[in-house]
Amino acid sequence: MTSSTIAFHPSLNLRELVARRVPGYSLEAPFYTSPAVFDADMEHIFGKHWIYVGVSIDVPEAGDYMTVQIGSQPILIVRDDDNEIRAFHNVCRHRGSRLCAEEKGTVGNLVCPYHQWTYDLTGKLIFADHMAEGFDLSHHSLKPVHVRNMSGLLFICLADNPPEDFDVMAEAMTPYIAPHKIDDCKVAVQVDIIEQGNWKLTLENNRECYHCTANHPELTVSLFAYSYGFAPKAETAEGLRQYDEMVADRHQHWESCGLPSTEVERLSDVTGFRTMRMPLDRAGQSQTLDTKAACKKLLADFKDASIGGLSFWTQPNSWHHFMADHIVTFSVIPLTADTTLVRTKWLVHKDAVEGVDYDVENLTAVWNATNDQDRRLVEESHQGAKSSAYQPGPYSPYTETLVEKFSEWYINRLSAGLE
Ligand code: 3BY
Ligand code: FES
Ligand code: FE
Repeated sequence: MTSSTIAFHPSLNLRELVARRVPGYSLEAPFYTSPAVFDADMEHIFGKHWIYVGVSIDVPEAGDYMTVQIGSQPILIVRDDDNEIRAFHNVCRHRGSRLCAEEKGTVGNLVCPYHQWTYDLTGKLIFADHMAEGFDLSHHSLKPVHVRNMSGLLFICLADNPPEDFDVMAEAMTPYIAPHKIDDCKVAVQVDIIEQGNWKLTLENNRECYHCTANHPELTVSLFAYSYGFAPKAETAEGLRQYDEMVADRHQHWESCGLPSTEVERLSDVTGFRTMRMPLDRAGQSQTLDTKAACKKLLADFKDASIGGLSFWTQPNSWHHFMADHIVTFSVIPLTADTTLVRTKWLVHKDAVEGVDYDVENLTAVWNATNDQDRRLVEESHQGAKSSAYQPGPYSPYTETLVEKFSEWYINRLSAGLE
């Protein structure tokens, strides 16, 4: 075995592995395959950063809750009676039972199924039978988790002191996202897939469109591959120049209609993100097979469906596409070193009627197909990463610049966590 294919083994220090990462190359195999690295990812990446978990309208009414599992941490998100969205550890303060087992539900109070300790929607313990005299309810509230609602996108942070630069992202992103009015939407469809691959392969794959032409016949009907981190080189220079010209023209138009569109790239921030509104090809209305709106009832107060697609990507675990007629949003949750949950939600206007204004098959066709294609790519990469022949390979400086930004961010954040 050469040193570049060395298996990760406790005697090989994780700090060393992080320190010797070569910029511009994919990561060494243990980053994708080792359970020890996975534990470090859960502690330092998913345990200390803002993680995208869902949307405000997953819990549209007071008493609605949703649950999500981040590594070993079961989390509960509820809308309280004042309409505020709160998050808690989904763990009873009596003997620790999980409070809510379902992924979604509606409750008046949160009643533990084990011995019926009862918490109100602010997490306060309000009932516990048979306890000793002097037992103080107020010392046994649910443990809160930080949650932020950014124009309808919900992020949680498991750290006691979450990264403060969430505010930088929220300030930059609100004008882009708010016009699509997530609060006036409903979740039309949710699809969960489990990929047999490491979560970083899912994210790396998401950050480039080098693979799109050969792998995504449905997506590339509407999506211009140029929009994903292309830099000019001889063969692409003219196409890129024309694309850039069209983008500049569209941006000017959309911005004059009150829709911020120009690129914001802060992928190296602790709460790293990037956004841009991108023209869509052909009819240019939506990421659908015919590139026309999939839902007749447009979002918010949009009159014209030709507003392209606003894309938004966050480190470490999400991407989103906002169109005039629907929104598609993706949350990536690592399950083990070798398995990853990709949760996709399609949002439409809350008054849109299925079968009348939209057809589920048509709404979901492009991303169901694309997700399945990406799942295969991730699974093949994961199989390759387990081979003794795998060694980090070079990223394209033209089409994989955003992959490098992801890998670099990951290495920096892991390194900061290990300090
Ligand atoms: O559009 C996306 O979300 C990513 C990037 C390019 C292909 N894809 C699956
Ligand atoms: Fe919840 Fe006993 S563990 S009431
Ligand atoms: Fe893809």
